Amino acid sequence: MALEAKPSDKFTFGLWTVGWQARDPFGDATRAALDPVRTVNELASRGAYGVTFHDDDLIPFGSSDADRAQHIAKFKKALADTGMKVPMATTNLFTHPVFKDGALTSNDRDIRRYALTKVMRNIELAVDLGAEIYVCWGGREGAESDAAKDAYVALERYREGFNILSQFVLDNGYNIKFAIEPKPNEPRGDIFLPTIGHAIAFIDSLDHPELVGVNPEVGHEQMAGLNFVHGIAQALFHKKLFHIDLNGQHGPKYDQDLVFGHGDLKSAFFLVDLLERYKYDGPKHFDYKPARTEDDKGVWASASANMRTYLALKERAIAFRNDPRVIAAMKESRIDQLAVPTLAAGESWKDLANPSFDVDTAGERGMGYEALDQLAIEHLMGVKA
Ligand code: DIG
Ligand code: MN
Ligand code: MN
Repeated sequence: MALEAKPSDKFTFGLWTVGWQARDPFGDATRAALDPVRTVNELASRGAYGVTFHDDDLIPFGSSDADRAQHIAKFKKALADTGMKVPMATTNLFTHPVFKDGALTSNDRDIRRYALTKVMRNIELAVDLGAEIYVCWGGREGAESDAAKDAYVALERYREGFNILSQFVLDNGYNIKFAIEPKPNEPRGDIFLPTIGHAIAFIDSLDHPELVGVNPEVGHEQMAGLNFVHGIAQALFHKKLFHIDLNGQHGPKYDQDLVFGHGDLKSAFFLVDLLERYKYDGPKHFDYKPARTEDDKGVWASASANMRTYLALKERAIAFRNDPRVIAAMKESRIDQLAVPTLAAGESWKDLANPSFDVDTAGERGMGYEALDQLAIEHLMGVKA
């Protein structure tokens, strides 16, 4: 089983993931800050394809123009030396206190205007670095009290923000699209556009919906108790899966950002099966946090773990689909029948009546799902046939 990652696997990592110093609401950092140049080199040596960044990950907030230029030059040299790509970038609209009530939906109009300039400045850097996807995670776009925020009006401002940014991209002829990253809560009590479905519906209201898709994160849908595989299927169905954040989560609790597969492994198996079958060819982006318990060695072990798990699941999913027992079980479950249109060619609703249909006989048919699911589990566990 070849579990060594290669750039052709298109695995990418955020600078903020392996670079997380493990400060949390209850404890100080347990790790030193990571230089982005080291991150690029370490990930390249492990077969990654690229890195992603928030503006402030690469250029400390408030840097002078001269310092900013230096940070960018060093980063560009590391990319050139390693061949690592930058497929995606995003903006930090959540750390500085100025964003404590949100950025694009802050009640304060001057903060909304400032936030847009911060995004536009980093879009220009993203384009310069070759990124074609710009993620927008509205971590602070929300509220703790319904007295504080009229969600309807907040969505009007959110829409206005995306329309302004889309016009900025169009007027400058930039080859970049936006990917909204949904999350139900944390750090706000409730975050606007909490799930894939909410985001896809919202995109439809924009001036340029063709420029906006989604960047679903495994743990975020699962924090809302939703089936992530179904969410990705719907994003693919609407042709809105512009990017994806892979990680792990143990159901509805705080955002764990575990290594991919270290949460709901069975869901991860079927996610990889879906992505591979539908030939998702975007970056496989890991947005996770190495556990606070880990030292530097543990951080890099966790980076490799993400990629190894994806590759192992990919091999297991292929074996599952090629197993004659599974093929027979899927036939038994009439999986193929779901793909047959309900109306035959040339038929209409007028042809549906069928007086001889026997509901009781039909109701007695078994679906055979338990045997099929057990085969999936045994493939996942590596049980020999
Ligand atoms: C959190 O899941 C968010 C931020 O880390 C970032 O803005 C985005 C990029 O994938 N994910
Ligand atoms: Mn998360
Ligand atoms: Mn994310």
